[in-house]
Amino acid sequence: MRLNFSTPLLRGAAVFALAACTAMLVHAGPTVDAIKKRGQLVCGVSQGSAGLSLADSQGKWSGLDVDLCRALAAAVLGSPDKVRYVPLSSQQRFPALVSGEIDVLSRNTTVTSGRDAGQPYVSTAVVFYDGQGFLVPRKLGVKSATQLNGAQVCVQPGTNNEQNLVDWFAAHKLKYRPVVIENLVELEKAFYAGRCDVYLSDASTLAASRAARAAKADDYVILPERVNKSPLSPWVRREDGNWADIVTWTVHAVVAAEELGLSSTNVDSFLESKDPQIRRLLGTDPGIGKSFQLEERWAYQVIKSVGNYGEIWDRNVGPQTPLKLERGQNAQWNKGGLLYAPPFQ
Ligand SMILES: N[C@@H](CCC(=O)N[C@@H](CS)C(=O)NCC(=O)O)C(=O)O
Repeated sequence: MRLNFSTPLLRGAAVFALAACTAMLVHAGPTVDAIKKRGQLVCGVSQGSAGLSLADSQGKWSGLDVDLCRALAAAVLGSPDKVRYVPLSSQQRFPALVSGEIDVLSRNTTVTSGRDAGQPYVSTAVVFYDGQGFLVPRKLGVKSATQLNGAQVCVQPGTNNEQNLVDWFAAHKLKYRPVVIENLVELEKAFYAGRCDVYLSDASTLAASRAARAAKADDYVILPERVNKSPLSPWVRREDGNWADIVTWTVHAVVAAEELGLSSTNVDSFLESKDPQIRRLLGTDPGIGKSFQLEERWAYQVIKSVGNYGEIWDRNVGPQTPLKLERGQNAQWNKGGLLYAPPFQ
């Protein structure tokens, strides 16, 4: 059927539809509006996992997840310091997001189908390709998780580790006794005091824990088996698509910056670059910022304040930190890893 726009009714409808579409395009969305109004991003983080999100004795937060909060504050407010951190346990994290207590959940949270489908929240872009593993005292002499029959396993409730624990031991026809403790500090105390033989979590959390909390890190080993893939992503409320896009593309921006050779120290020298992708990323050629209802220089602010993905990695979890993690799967796609930012176009 061909519509005839010459009739006043249809012309009116077309104008109305255009106005409605335009309104949708220019509306920043409730989360960005709220952040701008309060002049601060409220970021949900963990209660304390070195390298990911941890507060020092002065209450200053640092870590890879924290840097993502800082990057978002730089994107929306032009300053990485305008963040209030809300420490959350595994069980508190999603209710805090749904209730509006936080703007974004940036807290070592694994993407799974069950957490996306039909939920009032969604994952955005993967910031860390992790995998769940087992930490054991070296003195047990265990070389493989298949030797763990009858072990007492420390695990936090409300994590997907808990489900994976059930599945993995059932699949390997092994018995175990779970020791379920909600507070991470208490759980780790229990493990290092010998109340469990095994601690099951994301390998990054295990490396952080061993480095920060064991009397002697070398007395503990992470076994070679990985129970499950654990891609970690920031999460937002499903209802706010523009905010979901901003979080997704902020992650892509730091990944793309590394691929394109931009860093916190050299980004200024790229502002007049001739490369169209760099010009669009940095807002030299306008467009992307406006579509997100941000300043055109949003990604420049992000890169200038927190750096590219490699800088974030090195600062928080890389070989020079207590976690000593190699890039592995978190290397760029053209260096044998899985990081792959879509084009800024
Ligand atoms: N990535 C897993 C595990 C995340 C998780 O909550 N891990 C625990 C350690 S087992 C943690 O980091 N807890 C920090 C806290 O409770 O503050 C998930 O999303 O369920």
